[in-house]
Amino acid sequence: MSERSIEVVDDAGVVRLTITRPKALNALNSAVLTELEGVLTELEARDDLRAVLITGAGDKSFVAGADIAEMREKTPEEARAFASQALRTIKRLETLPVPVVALVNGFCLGGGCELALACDWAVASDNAVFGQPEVLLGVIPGFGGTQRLPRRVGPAMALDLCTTGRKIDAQEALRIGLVNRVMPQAELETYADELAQQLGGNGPQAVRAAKQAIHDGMDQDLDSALALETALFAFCFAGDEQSEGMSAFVEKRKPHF
Ligand code: CO8
Repeated sequence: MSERSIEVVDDAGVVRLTITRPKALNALNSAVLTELEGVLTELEARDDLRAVLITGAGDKSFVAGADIAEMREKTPEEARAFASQALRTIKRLETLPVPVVALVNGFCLGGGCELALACDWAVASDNAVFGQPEVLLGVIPGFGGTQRLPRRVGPAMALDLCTTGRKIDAQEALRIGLVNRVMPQAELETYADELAQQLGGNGPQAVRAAKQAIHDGMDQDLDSALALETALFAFCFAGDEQSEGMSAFVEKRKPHF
């Protein structure tokens, strides 16, 4: 059996994915993407899923990009097929119905940055390095970076990063809104545990509805998006969570979701 490159740890519906290719700083090749697709197929089928955290193995790199050695000899057709595979996989990660959080623990470059951009939010260690250095290799981002980066940080900053290929540190990533928080690397593990508890303890139906309202609403005009929010808000009153959550508040106890 071939060696696995994605470690999957499940803690009561909060699933932690660790991309593990230490020899290549966790760079994504077709085999890793195929494995990730397999993992996503399993996650999509679960109705007890509460959140997904994704990180890279080791203390040096989240994901250092797409695998340059593998890409080097590709023809345009092969490059298109590779990019299509990556786009499809990353889209499936993005559209999981639960929060998907990138724990960026080092190099987050090229396809790695694009992977983080497909997550709902990102938390970085203080040694993290971000960038879209594809132009330095004679190509452009191909895993969604030219589209998701400007949506997250604005077109001017996306153009800056994608045309210079310059790398930025975690503090600059925080300043431009690429990540939500920066913390010492030694604290990232503890934060991941706290986040797992927090996301795992909230009403799962409400958390899914919040993600759906924001994701689907962003692609709609404001009035349609507000109507979507109203529909999802009302939907929350159809299950048990709303009565448990509000009763717990009134009865001064913790809710059990
Ligand atoms: N692909 C393959 N191998 C890699 C990659 C990568 N992206 N990044 C690092 N490695 C390998 C190195 O080759 C090296 O291997 P070896 O030990 O066998 O020589 C090992 O990882 C360690 O790397 P370094 O010795 O270079 O470590 P340093 O600490 O000196 O440097 C860096 C770390 C700065 C991260 C450096 O490795 C680097 O610049 N890596 C490349 C980063 C990069 O350019 N990423 C973008 C890749 S392109 C991309 O992602 C495009 C996506 C769209 C594709 C579209 C479809 C076709």
